[in-house]
Amino acid sequence: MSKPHAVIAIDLPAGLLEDLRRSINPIVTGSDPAAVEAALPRAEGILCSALLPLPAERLDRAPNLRVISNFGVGIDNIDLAAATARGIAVCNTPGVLSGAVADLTIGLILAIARRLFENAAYARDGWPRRQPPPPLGWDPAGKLLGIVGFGRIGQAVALRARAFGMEVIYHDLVDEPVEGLEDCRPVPLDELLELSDVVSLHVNLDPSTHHLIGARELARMKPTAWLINTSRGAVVDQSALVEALRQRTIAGAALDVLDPEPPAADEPLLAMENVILLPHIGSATVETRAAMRDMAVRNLIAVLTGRVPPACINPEVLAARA
Ligand code: 8YV
Repeated sequence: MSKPHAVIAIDLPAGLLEDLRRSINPIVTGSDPAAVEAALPRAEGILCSALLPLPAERLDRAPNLRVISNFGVGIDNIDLAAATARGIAVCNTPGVLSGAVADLTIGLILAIARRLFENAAYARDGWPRRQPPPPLGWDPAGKLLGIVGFGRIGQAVALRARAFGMEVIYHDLVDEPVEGLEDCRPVPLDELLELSDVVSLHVNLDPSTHHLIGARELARMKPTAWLINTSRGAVVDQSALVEALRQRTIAGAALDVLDPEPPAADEPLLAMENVILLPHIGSATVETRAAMRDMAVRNLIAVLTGRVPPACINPEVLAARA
């Protein structure tokens, strides 16, 4: 029997590609947009990252597609309803990156609290001149962290923040106590925004969370509070954020994600001193990226060989095939 054809639109190490070739025929490897596009009519599977948009029109050019295996947990690059309607399974990599994203979030909280970037600049410049004294930071212990989205990543952030003595409140659709995190209190979003010293976003991007944080929400935050976003740029209304940062409605923002990515050269956030920007590195560690690649490959092979994948967003598609 011939092996199913798949587009592998991310770079895979040679060993993993070899494993994959045992059951799959990779018709394209690499992210060249023209090659990916040309291969769509033959593709039965696609392994891709958030960098490959898969709207309905593109899915229409892939009539043989049975699975999209996303290298990442966020699937906002894919039109899920259109994929489901076409019987295409959508798989992702939940769990394996929660620790890395939570670590980065805590790193940002500590960088804000101890003014690491300002102090690093001071050490190079001000220290030799002994003028003025280095800026003082603040202790995370006793401060209130408001987590918006209390899924795997939000909970991993809460676990870590507690170790630094922070109190945690959260907002989510389900406001039931979470086992092991009973001391974290669910609150309505407005209350979270009004009370928190740090607000950290950990929701999926979908129509219900697009611009969840806009001018109205930013205005509710304390003028001393910081906003952290390691989820998706479009969860925040970026022009409203720029305005809030200019007016000092909030103290600052630490952003690992922007809308769009990469930002335009004249994006105002790039030049603001109360902003810490990172280039979408939430999952960017050697170990985490290896675990994500592994899971994405297992998802792809499983669906194309008629087995149950480790993680599928729309399992009803698989159930309908059984
Ligand atoms: C990206 C991510 O997938 O998992 C997610 O949702 O945003 C990231 O891990 C990664 O940057 C590859 O594009």
